[in-house]
Amino acid sequence: MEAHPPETRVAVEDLSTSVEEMDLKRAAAVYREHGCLVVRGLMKPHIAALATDIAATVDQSIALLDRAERRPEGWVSPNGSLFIPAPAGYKRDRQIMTVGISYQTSAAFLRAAMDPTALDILETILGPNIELFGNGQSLVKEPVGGHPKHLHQDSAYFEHRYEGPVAILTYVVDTDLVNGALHVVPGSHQFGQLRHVDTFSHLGLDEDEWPWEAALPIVGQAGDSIFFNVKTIHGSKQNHSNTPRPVFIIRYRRPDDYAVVRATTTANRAEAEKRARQARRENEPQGLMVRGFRPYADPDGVEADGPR
Ligand SMILES: O=C(O)CCC(=O)C(=O)O
Repeated sequence: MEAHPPETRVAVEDLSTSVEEMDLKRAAAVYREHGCLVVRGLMKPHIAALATDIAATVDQSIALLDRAERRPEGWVSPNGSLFIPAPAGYKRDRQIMTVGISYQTSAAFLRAAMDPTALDILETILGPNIELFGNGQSLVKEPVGGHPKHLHQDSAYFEHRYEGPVAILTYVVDTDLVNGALHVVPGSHQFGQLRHVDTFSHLGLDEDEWPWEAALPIVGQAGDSIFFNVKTIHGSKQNHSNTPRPVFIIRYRRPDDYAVVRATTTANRAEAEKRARQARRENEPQGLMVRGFRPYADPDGVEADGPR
């Protein structure tokens, strides 16, 4: 299905609630309608510890940069951070993009992933059984020109059989139009899988079809969280401030869901699409259950009952 930028605009207030005013039914309805939900202050209790761990991982990654390995997406340091080319005149030839912090390396990250209010909201969206998808992600835009992330759907990178993962992106510092606020296209989760092209920040939508003006910027404070659907179009511009702009992203899905296509470039996506029908739940790692229970499902489709 070919989709185009919507003509009617939704305001950020229409997408927003706060921890203090939480009405779970309304939160789920906003998410269902717009593919996006802003929860002010959700992750505030976790920010100080996560800011420390993200900064420590960035310092470690820069110290290890001369041992980074070349990959199709850029260079990966031994501690798992991804670097891409730096803007002209920058103090290094490479800038950090994705930080090698995970639930395995940061207790603060795992605690944030198990935040009870976040899980209450997720339960209204995904149902009673919820697993973590992936190991947690953090992106840092370095100061004075740190990378943009072009508008894209996460499903270009990991398209799923069912609903797909719900992402919660959290600002670690106050984030505005200068240092790289997240932009979203409300309602775009209903557009199906869109064609992506190769961009500086990997798979992205064609900028002529999907200019930044088609998206709604979400300005926020440290601890504000943005929930979005795997097909919701989103991205963020460069960081023009003098300090880094970190975010962390936690993804959750139903335990029976699985990726049918995984890709980072148009070439490896084309190959992965050919194998999509062979994808099986049992070939994916099981994420930690953070709510509910994982019923046994055997490869031949016979299910055993779980506890009542
Ligand atoms: O760093 C950001 O602002 C956006 C990151 C993002 O869009 C992604 O990782 O999918």
